[in-house]
Amino acid sequence: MSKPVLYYAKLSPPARAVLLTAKAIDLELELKPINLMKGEHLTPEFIKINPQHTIPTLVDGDAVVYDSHAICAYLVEKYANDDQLYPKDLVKRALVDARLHFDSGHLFARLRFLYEPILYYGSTDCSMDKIAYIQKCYEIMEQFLKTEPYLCGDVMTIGDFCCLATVTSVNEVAPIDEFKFPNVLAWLTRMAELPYYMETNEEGAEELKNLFKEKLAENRGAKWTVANEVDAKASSIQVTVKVGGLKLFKLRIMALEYAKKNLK
Ligand SMILES: N[C@@H](CCC(=O)N[C@@H](CS)C(=O)NCC(=O)O)C(=O)O
Repeated sequence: MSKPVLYYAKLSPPARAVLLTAKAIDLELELKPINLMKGEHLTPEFIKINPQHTIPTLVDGDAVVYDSHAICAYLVEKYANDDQLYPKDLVKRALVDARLHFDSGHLFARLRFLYEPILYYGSTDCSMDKIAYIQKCYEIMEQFLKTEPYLCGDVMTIGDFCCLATVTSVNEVAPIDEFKFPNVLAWLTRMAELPYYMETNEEGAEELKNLFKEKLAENRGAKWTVANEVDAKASSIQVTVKVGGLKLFKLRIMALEYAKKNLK
């Protein structure tokens, strides 16, 4: 039987949640890297597979599953030897689902709100309110972890993997205060002890945090530049306006001398 195919990037927190899940259930995936910075997720071929053009995307035979939370649940349901990571019990499952939605709707949504404009659109907005908004999530997690070692109780679930991949991708710019959130930090240490933690999560999380810092510095240092290219006949000048590396627009301006001669 062929392996399920995962379109992914190490940089992507949700993709890493799937890698953590696959390792935890000892499932081999065929990994297909997608370079978001090069726009490989926006090709017609990829959009045909996933119209939402997000990674991770899983193709398992005829089944296509996207959204990391759905993928993690699917993989455990289909391939795991037991239901510990995603319980069949209705009440226990509802709690795990709540944590998955907490990641999706709160944690990752707030990371995205901060990261995406800086990574893709030349923004310099790394404001305190965006950071504080992420740290608000730590307050909630601290409550979840007050009396339990994992986010859903005394056993690890896919809820832990999804939140872990997000928190470890943003904890530098939105630091976790050790006095306010000791249980969140203890949980992170506990999760980092997983034998497959480094390869599935740590490397990609570091890569993303470094890329974020590089892009922010690049955007902050960006100057408006105007690159002029005079065309062969010198009848017009093409002006390309860029901020940093981002091409904003092109103008074609008719050269004055040419205009004087040719326009009456
Ligand atoms: N809720 C989705 C979010 C996936 C997501 O936004 N992935 C980002 C990379 S971290 C992406 O593919 N962005 C490209 C896009 O949205 O076009 C999930 O959990 O899979």
